[in-house]
Amino acid sequence: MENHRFEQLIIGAGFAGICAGIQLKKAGFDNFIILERGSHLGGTWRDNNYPGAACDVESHLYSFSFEQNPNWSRVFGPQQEILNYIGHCAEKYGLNPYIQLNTSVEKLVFDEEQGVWQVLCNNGKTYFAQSVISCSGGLSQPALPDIRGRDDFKGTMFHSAKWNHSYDLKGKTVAVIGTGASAIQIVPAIVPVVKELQLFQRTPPWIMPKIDGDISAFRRNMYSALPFMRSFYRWRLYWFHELAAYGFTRHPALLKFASKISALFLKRNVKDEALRKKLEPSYTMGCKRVLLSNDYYPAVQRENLHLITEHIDEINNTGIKTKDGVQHNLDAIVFATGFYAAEGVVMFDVRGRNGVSLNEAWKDGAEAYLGTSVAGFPNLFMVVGPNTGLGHSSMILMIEAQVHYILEAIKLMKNENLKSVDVKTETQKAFNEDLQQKLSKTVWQSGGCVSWYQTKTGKNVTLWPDFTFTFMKKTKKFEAEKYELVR
Ligand code: N01
Repeated sequence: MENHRFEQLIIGAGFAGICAGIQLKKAGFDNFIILERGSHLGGTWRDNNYPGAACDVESHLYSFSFEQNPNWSRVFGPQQEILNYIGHCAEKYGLNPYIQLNTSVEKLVFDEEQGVWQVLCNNGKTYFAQSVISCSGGLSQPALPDIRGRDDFKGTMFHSAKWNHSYDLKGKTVAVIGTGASAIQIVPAIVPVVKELQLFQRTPPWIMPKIDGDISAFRRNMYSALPFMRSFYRWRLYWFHELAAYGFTRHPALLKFASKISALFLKRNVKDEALRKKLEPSYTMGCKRVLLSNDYYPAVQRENLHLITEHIDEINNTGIKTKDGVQHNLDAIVFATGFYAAEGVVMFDVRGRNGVSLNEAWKDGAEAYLGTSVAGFPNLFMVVGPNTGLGHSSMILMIEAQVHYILEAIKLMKNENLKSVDVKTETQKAFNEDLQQKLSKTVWQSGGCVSWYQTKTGKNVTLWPDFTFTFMKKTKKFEAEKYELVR
């Protein structure tokens, strides 16, 4: 068994892990490692490579503030381009030598005596580090629905985040289960290829027009030559999205206006009234993620697409049977059914002070201080931890803010020669009481839907109920007085 000692250990080499690595290096830290379970970096942008995959936040905002890219080819960059961008960042900032691929963390154990985390991995390796920065992703565990007979199906089936590229869809009868953010990108991309597409919809989403398109060579050259023009564009995008936060969290009247636009968009695009009825959402806009697409409604109206709103009764060896007793025979099933988010923020066994497990500490729903520190788990920092997700803007903004905060903590630990920092229980409690109070007023709690934002008991443990600049302000300074410091 190999043993390795580091000052910091980062779990995951997606956007968050790469950001943490870059900022550690920039701050002069050199004794760290990034463990990545996959055979390539990129996280969610490596895994979600299904046909049609692209960002639904503009790339000029969905990218690092310190590494703005003048060359995005489209307003909403496609998956491969985003993956290339992450690779470019790792390369440019010299991170590749720090990344250990094919290494999946299975267990973290805190040694209080030493003030060190022991990190056990699937390949038998054990690492030791004073601080662990968990960047394992908020949406990295694909959720397969618990449908009776699911494993009896004799055809091909796979999840949207584990696309089977060796399976040729041409001429096949294919089911897509789900009509969320992934499905509305997949459906238009595959419907021209398949013989028939059976689209199983449980809840119709709110869809807005996507103001997308190629970014002209002229504009790209301008962004290269005049960086302030690029920054100005990013600034405009930023404030446009912050306005949406106002609607989601404070002023639902704004959403009424947006829902009217969405309803008009549906009416303009879908002429058949019966079909339109099926596509009309019945919950308040914003309760689930608002989707952007110009090609979903046209795809749904293609002759070879059948929108099935009858609920699924079972999956059997030849296909799917719906509650009305109709059997839909299929060659393949695509599960565009989302991820374990509220229930699975951290996917490995974590043992903090006194051997307490994180799962046990979170049995009533995950919570942390600023989505980053959890009482009883010293020197463990999370990026995209509880209640840091966004319904309205770019996650990269939150990632950068959290990484900044963590760096402040790590610098303090180094400068003051601290063995450990552990957020005070009362700090975490007060923060979460305030957070849940704010959440109770948002559309996510009152919008009349069931979403992946909530646990089974309805507690929202995923979203930040405020503007991103409020989060940035709160994470600007590491407030040592809110932590128990051990020297
Ligand atoms: O997953 P989802 P997703 N029977 O949970 C349905 C991000 N993302 O992968 O609404 C039938 O949104 C479920 O139905 P219902 C983004 O944050 C970003 O699409 O629960 N249907 C729903 O329609 C997003 O929010 C990009 O009634 C079942 C669908 O499956 C998040 O990922 C792109 C079912 C799941 O939708 C997740 O999106 C893609 C069942 N038993 C995703 N179980 C970007 O562009 C579930 N469903 C950045």
